[in-house]
Amino acid sequence: MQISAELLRRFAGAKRVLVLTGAGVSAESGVPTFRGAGNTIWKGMPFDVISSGRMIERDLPAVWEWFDYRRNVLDNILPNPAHYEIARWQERFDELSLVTQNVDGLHQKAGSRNVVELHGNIWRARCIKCGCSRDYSSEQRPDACHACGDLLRPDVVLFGELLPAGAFEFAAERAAGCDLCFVIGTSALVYPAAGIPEIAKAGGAFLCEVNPERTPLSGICDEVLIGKAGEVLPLFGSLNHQSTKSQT
Ligand code: BJW
Repeated sequence: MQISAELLRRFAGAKRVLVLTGAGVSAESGVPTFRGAGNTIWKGMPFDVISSGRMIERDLPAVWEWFDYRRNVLDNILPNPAHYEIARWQERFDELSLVTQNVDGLHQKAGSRNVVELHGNIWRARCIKCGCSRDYSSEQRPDACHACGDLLRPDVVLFGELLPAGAFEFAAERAAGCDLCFVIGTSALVYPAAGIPEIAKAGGAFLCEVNPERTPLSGICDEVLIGKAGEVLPLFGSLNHQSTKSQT
């Protein structure tokens, strides 16, 4: 796998960069992807059934069981070189927009700030009645909403549910104005997230995909870096460019 001279030039000169990540960016930390090598199955249910809005109404305890299990897995998991490299890009570019479909919080753990979480966060719970949301990463998951006492659900976006207000719109605006867009570790099958690189491309950005496999987006990418995120992204760090941040 080689990075082209054109991409190196774009990377060195970019001012506004958007990074869209998916489950693959956390794979080398040990977080299972959803699709990849066989679809995730939980107690006989495909993940797109258990991770669907309908399951919240049908069987909320089963949904909690699935998310409690995944939280336990994540408890001992650390960011990998891909997360750290992306976090370093904050200091490199004038504007770095990190948009993730992941709910694991590993970008933040690696030091990324202002992460746009399109699909929520597994460490938060949200009241099904009043909608208030609370982080419980450092405490036992509460049984009921502290504000109104009603039932809580994971604060994640399940199939058939709307994304958090403003999150997609913000990401789309940043995509439309970026010079360089990286699409890292996503199968690009789930919408509206998969539409973000298309918006960046339409706005004139150079589009680069990082993935061990080709995806439906590969065809519109200007460069496809076939490889693991944790191996490919640190190559950008080792280029030892001057920071491209504008001097003020
Ligand atoms: C590596 C690697 C390494 C491995 N390095 N890479 C338009 C057309 C058709 C349908 C729709 C449409 N618009 C909306 C829909 C419906 C639906 C949808 O998109 N369905 C498609 C599947 C067809 N979308 C929705 O329902 C969304 N809501 C919505 O649109 O609301 C409006 C609406 C309402 C009602 C009806 C219609 C519209 C919400 C989507 C929410 C997705 N939620 C999930 C679960 C979150 C909670 C949980 O964690 O359980 O989010 S689904 C799951 O997929 C999760 C992920 O964020 C998401 C994306 O998956 P991702 O990240 O791409 O992972 P994988 O596993 O698919 O791929 C991993 C990739 O990594 C692979 O490519 C590997 O090769 C690669 N890889 N190792 C780099 N080391």
